[in-house]
Amino acid sequence: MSVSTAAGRMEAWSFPPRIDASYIPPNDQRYWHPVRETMPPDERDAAIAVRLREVMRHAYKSSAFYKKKWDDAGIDPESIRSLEDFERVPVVTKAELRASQAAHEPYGDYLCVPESEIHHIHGTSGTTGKPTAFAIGRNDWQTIGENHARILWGMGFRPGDTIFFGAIFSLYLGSWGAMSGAERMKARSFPFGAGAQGMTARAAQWLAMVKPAGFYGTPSYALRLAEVAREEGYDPRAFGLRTLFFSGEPGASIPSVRDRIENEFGARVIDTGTMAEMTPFMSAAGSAESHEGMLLWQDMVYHEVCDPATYARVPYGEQGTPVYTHLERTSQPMIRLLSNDLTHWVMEENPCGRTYPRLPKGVHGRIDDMFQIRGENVYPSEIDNVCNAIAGYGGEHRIHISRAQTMDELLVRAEYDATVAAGGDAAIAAFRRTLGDQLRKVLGVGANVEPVPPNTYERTDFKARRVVDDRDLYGQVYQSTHPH
Ligand code: 8LE
Repeated sequence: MSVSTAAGRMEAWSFPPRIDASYIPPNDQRYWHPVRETMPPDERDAAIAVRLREVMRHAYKSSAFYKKKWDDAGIDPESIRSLEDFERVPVVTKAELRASQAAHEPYGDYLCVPESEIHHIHGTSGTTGKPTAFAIGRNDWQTIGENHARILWGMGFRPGDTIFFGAIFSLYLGSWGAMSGAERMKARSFPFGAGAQGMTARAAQWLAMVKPAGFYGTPSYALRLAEVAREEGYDPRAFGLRTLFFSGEPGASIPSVRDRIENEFGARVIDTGTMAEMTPFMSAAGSAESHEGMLLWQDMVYHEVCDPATYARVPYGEQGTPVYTHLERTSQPMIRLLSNDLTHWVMEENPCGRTYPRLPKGVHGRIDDMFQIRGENVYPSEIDNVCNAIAGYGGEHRIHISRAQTMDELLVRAEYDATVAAGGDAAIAAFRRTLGDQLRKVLGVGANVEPVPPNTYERTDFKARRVVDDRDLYGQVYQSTHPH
C-alpha cells in the first residue's frame, strides 16, 4: 500500500465520508474493508480521535443545539485531541432531543444540513407521548447503506442472497436501515413487513415459497412466526434460512432464546442494534465467525461503555451504559448520545479477525428495566433466559414486581406447553418447581412462580414488554394514604 499514514491506509475514511458506490469485494473476501476492520486498535483509536474532532467541528458550526451545549460546558471542539479529552464532552439525552424538537419543530436545532437535503423522515415508534422525528440526509442515507452493507457482508451475506424483512415498515428505522444495506450489497430484498392482521400466516407462506437466505426482525417476532407457521402446517426449518439477524430488544444474545430460535429455524442467529437515532444502528453487530454478542464497529460509530454516573469510559471487562457517537453522519449527528442501556464490553481476539471491542452478551436491557429484589439486581433478560431453557415452557411469560410491605416481591407467570398440559396437575406442579428452582439458582433470590396455560399471553410483532411493575400503583396508593 502506497499511503503510509494510518488514516491514509484506511479505505477512503474521511469526514464527510467519500463513498465509492460501485465497490463490492470479491465473494470470497471476508472483509468489506480489510484495513479498517483489522487494523491495530490503537491506530484506529488515533484515527477516531481525529474524526471526532471533525464531526464536532461540523456540528458546532451548523447547529445551535451543539454550539450552546458545548459553549455552556466550556468545550471547544478544537481542544478534543484524544479519546480521553472526548470523555469531557457532555452526553446528549433523549429528553434534550425532544425539547429541541418541541422548540424547533419538526427536526430540532441539531439538524446539521439544510432541510432541502433530507432524504428520509422516520420517527420513534412509541405510541405514547410526542414522537421524535429522524431526518436523514441524502448523503447520509448512502453512507448508512454502505455501513450496513459492510456489516451484512460480515454476517456472511453475499450479492444475490434473498433477505426477508419481517419487521414494521413505516416510522421504524430498523427495517428501512437494514434494507438499505441489503440493497447496497446487491442482495435481493423482500420488504415483507409486519404488524398487519393475518400477516404472520402469510409470512410463513411466502417464506416457504421464496426460501430466503436471511431474515430480519425482532427475536420475539421470530418466535411468534415459528409458532404461527407450525399452526399453519409449515416446518420453519423448511424455509431454508441460513441466518436470522435481529435488533430492537435483547433476545439474540440471551443464550436460551438464541438456542430456541436457532432450533426452530435450523439457522444461525446474529444480534445487532444500538438505537434508531444512531442509524447506521447495526454498528454493533455479530459477524459470521464471531456470532456471539456484538462487535463494536468503531470506525462508523464510536461506542463507549460508560459509568452511568460520570459518563467516563469503564475499563474493558466492566459493566456500564453505552454512549454513542456518529463518525459518518452529517444530518442529526449524535455526539455522545446516552442510551441508558446496560452492557459489558471486552477487548479480546475475535474469531473473525476483526480488531473491534465486543459486547460478549449483547445489550442486557435498559437500566430502567432492572429491578432489585432483596438487594439483588435482576434483569428481565435473565428471567427470559431461565424460562426459555426450561423444558415444557410455553413461549411467553410476565414478570410482576410488587411491593409487599417494605420489600419488593417478584412473581413470574409462565406459560407451560401442550405436553405439560396433557400431563395434568402433576406435570404442572413439576414445571412450577423446576422453574422456581432455576430462578432461585440464577437470580440468587426466590421468585413466586405461577404456571399459566398455553397461549395465555398475547404475542408481539415488535418488541416484547414483559415486565408489569405494580410498585407504581403501590406508590400512588401509599401517597394517597400518607398525605404530606
Ligand atoms: C438489546 C436499533 C433499532 C432500530 O432496532 C431499535 O430498536 O431502535 P429504537 O427503537 O430506538 O430502540 C432502541 C432501544 O432498543 C435500545 O436503547 C435498547 O434498549 C433496545 N435494543 C435495540 N437493539 C437491541 C436492544 N436491546 N439488544 C439489542 N440488539
